[in-house]
Amino acid sequence: MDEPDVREAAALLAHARRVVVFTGAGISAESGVPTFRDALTGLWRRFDAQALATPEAFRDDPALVWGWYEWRRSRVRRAVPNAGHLAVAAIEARVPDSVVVTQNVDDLHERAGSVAPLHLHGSLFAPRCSVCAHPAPAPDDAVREPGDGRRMSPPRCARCRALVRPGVVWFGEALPAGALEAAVEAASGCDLLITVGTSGLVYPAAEIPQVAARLGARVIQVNPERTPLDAVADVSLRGPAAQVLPALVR
Ligand code: BV8
Ligand code: ZN
Repeated sequence: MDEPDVREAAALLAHARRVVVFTGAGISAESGVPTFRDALTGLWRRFDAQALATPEAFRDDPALVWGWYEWRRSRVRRAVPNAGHLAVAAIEARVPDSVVVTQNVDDLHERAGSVAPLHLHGSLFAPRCSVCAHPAPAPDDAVREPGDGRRMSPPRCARCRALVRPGVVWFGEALPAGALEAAVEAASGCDLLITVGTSGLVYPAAEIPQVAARLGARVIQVNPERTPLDAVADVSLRGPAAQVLPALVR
């Protein structure tokens, strides 16, 4: 990671008045939470995340899909926020007009002290009825079905007895309108957007950094790899979030 780039990025942050921090699964990687693409290891290795994270997959095999989300939720429960999450919370504390927008479905930003991150893709901790949308508790004593150890029967809605589903946004589903509108508004009015740990491949979330850049914000990218967002980044810091972000808020 280039020291001059870090100094340039730190100077951009020091002068920014309205900051948006836009995060993807990479910021949780160092907490041991697999990214979406890596969330299919071991028992799940022969599945395709993009096929499993769909309404059709839940319709066809609700116990398999519920079992995958329960496995992911248990991984998040055992994880702790890393220095990257804590640095994001420090940025929020330092810049009064700052907004965190996340594609992640974990609760690590909240546990690191971020006040009200905008979850564009929902949350593992907000299951709801698949029919009447009545909120359901996130069970912590879920029991795996005998057999391959993947399937778990989803609970039933207390109100209408339909199956409870994960509270996430699946492929082909609309994002929560309120969160998306608030994210676009923040990106439209910020003078700095920091994009952390996202490949920028999933839409419409990937529009957020592009909206900010189009409307004149400076953009800092934190990612060990190149991504399509290189095209809109003023500075790309090639390193892991838990190492790079603390250097920006020192
Ligand atoms: C929509 C929740 C329309 C679920 C997620 C064809 C058919 C249907 C739709 C489409 C189609 N073609 C395109 C689309 C649109 C589609 C889309 O964008 N597809 C992509 C694949 C092309 N989008 C949708 O379907 C969206 N909805 O369009 O609806 C509509 C409108 C109105 C009415 C009805 C319908 C919904 C998209 C949301 C899907 N849900 N998550 C769950 O989690 O199970 S998306 C999911 O994948 C994640 O949330 C994340 O956002 C995304 C990518 O996941 P990851 O790979 O894990 O993360 P990321 O990409 O961020 O990559 C990790 C990065 O971190 C890497 O770059 C890596 O280098 C970096 N990294 C690694 N370690 C570190 C690090 N960085 C820093 N530090 C480190 N240590
Ligand atoms: Zn219901």
